[in-house]
Amino acid sequence: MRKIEARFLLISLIMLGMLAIMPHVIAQTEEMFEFSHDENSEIEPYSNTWHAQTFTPQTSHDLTKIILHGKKYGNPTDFIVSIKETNIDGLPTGDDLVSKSILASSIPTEFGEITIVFDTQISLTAGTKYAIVFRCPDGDGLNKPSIQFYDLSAYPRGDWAESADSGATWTIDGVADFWFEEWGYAPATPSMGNTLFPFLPILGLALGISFVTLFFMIIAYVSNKQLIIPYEMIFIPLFCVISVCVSLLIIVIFGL
Ligand SMILES: [Ca+2]
Repeated sequence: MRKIEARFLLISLIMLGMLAIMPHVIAQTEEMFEFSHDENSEIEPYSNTWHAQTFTPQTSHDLTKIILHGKKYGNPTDFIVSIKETNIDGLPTGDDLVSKSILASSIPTEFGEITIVFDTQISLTAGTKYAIVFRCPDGDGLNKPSIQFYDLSAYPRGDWAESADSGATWTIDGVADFWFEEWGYAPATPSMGNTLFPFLPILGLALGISFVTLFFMIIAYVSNKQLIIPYEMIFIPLFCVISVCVSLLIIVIFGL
């Protein structure tokens, strides 16, 4: 009996652990939000010449990284990518909301992806226009990044922008768009999964014990041996039923 009890306790704990971890794993899926995947031209942001691509998220989310398409000439230092708000004219404005400087070694020598992972995540609001600003203030004509864009409009919710005075003033090119991707995490929204979440561990434990008990009952029946079950175990299936009923009640009442 001691062996049997230890086994179903262990299996139940494993099931409980898996069910408790699962919602967190699902909630942490990083996804791509706004993007433009066309390119047929390149331009080099260096010295006082800065470039930007504005974009408007359709879904609020926490930004984690930006991917651009480009390469490097020579050995450019301090390639900086930041996110800024935009003003009423859709031009980059204000301080950086978040910024990251990447090493020249992170930039390929042939055209490819340049990934900029920010150290902190910022929240972007759906319907608000932001700007991805990129510059290489210490670069020169021989040491510079080159970023690819498409010279016909490829992205409808933002524009290609350029500054010749280190971001003091900007002009919009309403035709071109840079190749870009912006990635992040969607905020947790109420859903049936979230409503059930507080009940999942207890549901998992109850189901685990119930199934394992049933398994050993069948084994005991087949081998004609007696299996003594503590009377408290009749509450376990009851827990299951109560958990599911309460979850469904919350879903029906609050529409979550
Ligand atoms: Ca555009």
